[in-house]
Amino acid sequence: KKYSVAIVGATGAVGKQILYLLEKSTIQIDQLRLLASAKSAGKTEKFKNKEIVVEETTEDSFKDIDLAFFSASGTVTKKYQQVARDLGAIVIDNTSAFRMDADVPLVIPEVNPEQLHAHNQLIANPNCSTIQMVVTLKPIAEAFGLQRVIVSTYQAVSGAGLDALKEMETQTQAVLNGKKPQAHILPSSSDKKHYPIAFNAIPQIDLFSEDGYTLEEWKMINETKKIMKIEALQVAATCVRIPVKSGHSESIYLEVNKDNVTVNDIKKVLENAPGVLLEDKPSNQIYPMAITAAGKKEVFVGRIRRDLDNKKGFHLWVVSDNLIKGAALNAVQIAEKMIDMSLL
Ligand code: A2P
Ligand code: 11C
Repeated sequence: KKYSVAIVGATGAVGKQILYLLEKSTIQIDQLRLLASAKSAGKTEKFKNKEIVVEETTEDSFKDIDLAFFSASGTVTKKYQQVARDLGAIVIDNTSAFRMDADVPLVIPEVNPEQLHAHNQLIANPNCSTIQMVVTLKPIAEAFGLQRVIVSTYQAVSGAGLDALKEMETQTQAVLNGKKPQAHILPSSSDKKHYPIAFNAIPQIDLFSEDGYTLEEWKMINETKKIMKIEALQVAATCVRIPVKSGHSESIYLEVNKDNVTVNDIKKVLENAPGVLLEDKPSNQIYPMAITAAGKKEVFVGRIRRDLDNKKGFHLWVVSDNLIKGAALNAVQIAEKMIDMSLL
């Protein structure tokens, strides 16, 4: 079957990656509509050597569309997803707008593809930091049980969009030229104060909730429990923005349920885990890094060590390209999986 596909937010950091990955996908596309804000109408983007003109997103944009990827903002998803579904499209949403709704599947194809059967034309793509962590945790939980997770993230600026990336570059040049860097976007464009990311580390991603955790931290906590279906799982997160372009890094501490699990047992499980690539040879200085994970599809895991005090505790370093497996690739894989499962 050939599909009519729309990308909402096609000019954005994630939208451009979806376009690139669709070129390489097995999904047969006979019509591709690139949608963005009025500002981008008339610009062109290339798909399979053809120039496609970007259009402003309106309610009419979804006529005859079978599959719509949404990656503009939660507000844009809320505004248009229903009309897209009413017109017959299946919506794969990369924003946080519907992720925690009980009747919306939140899917990582390697982890919980069975949830796709319950789709009601709307499937949510998890947050980038959640995806790479859960791809790693799921095979460990299946083999040894999982009691507790404490994660600290080192997140790339591309997660905050193309404008944030530009801001980091301008700030970096300013600092190198001995000038004061100007900040307008990070840590969150919707918050009151802004701090430079150049030569900095900012322990705030998204807005704060009253309990002192940020919304990005709550996403990691709640989404992990929903996808892994372990309500009793103990999860805590600290999310930090660092001046890296692409590739989120995570220091993960986890506690398994089973006794006598070794580092080698964990390595064996991860070696055979879908979507995971082990890079763990400290004697050779082999470990995952943002610059080597950027542009790649896999979730890279290394630095696997047993905790010094808790025999059921392990430490891992997990890195993946936040725009690829963390966003665009996972969304495209959801569509491919739905085709495999005859759901699309
Ligand atoms: P535009 O480029 O026209 O502003 P990023 O995450 O890189 O900041 O990208 C956000 C994406 O969402 C861009 O493609 C942007 O389009 C799009 N977008 C922003 N506001 C709207 C809107 N009101 N309707 C549709 N798309 C929007
Ligand atoms: C970041 N994780 O790195 C965020 C971006 O809920 O989809 C994605 C936010 C989301 O800033």
